[in-house]
Amino acid sequence: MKQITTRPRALAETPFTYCPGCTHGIAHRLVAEAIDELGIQGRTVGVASVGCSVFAYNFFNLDFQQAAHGRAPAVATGIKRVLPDRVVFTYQGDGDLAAIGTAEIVHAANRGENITVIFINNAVYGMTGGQMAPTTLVGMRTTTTPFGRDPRLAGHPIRVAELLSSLRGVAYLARVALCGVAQITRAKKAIRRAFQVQLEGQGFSLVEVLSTCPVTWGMQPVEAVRWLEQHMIPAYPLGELVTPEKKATTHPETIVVHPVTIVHPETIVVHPVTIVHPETGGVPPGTGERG
Ligand SMILES: Cc1ncc(C[n+]2csc(CCOP(=O)(O)OP(=O)(O)O)c2C)c(N)n1
Ligand code: SF4
Ligand SMILES: [Mg+2]
Repeated sequence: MKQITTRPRALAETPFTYCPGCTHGIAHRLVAEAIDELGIQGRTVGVASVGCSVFAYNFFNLDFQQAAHGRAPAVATGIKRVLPDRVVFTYQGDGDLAAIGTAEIVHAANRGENITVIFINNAVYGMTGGQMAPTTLVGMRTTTTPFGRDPRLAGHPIRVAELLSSLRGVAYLARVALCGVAQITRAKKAIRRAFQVQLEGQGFSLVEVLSTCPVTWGMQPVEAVRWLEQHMIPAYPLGELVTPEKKATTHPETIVVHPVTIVHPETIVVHPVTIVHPETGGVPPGTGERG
């Protein structure tokens, strides 16, 4: 029989501890394939987080560091700054990244750390029994929202990709979904692109991966994939939010504040602010000077 696929070299020959039908396994495979294709296995360092993917260090044939809950971006920052020739990525769930680790991810992205983040959004805390996460959909039942998430009590779902897309340190940001061959192929491309952006030294890259947790969602695996398609994608639109090319349009302005002159102790003259285009150095048409 003709063999049409093999285990990626970056994926260890170890049984996963994920539940049957869980898409963490697919995400692992995509990350490993991207690393193989880019030929970076020998110089890639992963940072595992807390959650069902806590054992990621066992599942990849890569150097790995375990981080405390939510702190993976800070740990990855340290590794990348000390070993800038390494390719450094974190693998984090939504409880880890968007709840306890909100500060770490926002500041790592804002600093433009040249690291890659693989963010698994399955709308719950899977490992601890399916409690509400910041990403839980409005009306979605979890063990801590048995009547459905009520935004008046628990706020609205946090759209991490949109939230981070406003930060200037972000070089690449995409949201993908693990449902069906076409979407999984796109997910792989985005993950590969994120690593590529890091290899080019462009700055922070993140791929938000919409995933399933069939066990705590109380669904069969196929039903969970359909639910993801029908309910998660409308709430979390797919696509590339930031790319190095789009960034020039998303953040076209550098604000240069001219020095303040103190004329008299009580009269402070603030010189006008000039908006300068980072590439041309010119003032963008129609913007002029803002006082
Ligand atoms: C400081 C701290 N608080 C709480 C926990 C308990 N805890 C372990 S995993 C987890 C949730 C993980 O959910 P998520 O990051 O979404 O990953 P998933 O299991 O869904 O992939 C929590 C709250 C912990 N280990 N450490
Ligand atoms: S609890 Fe959910 S996220 Fe965790 S391994 Fe099982 S299906 Fe996957
Ligand atoms: Mg989760």
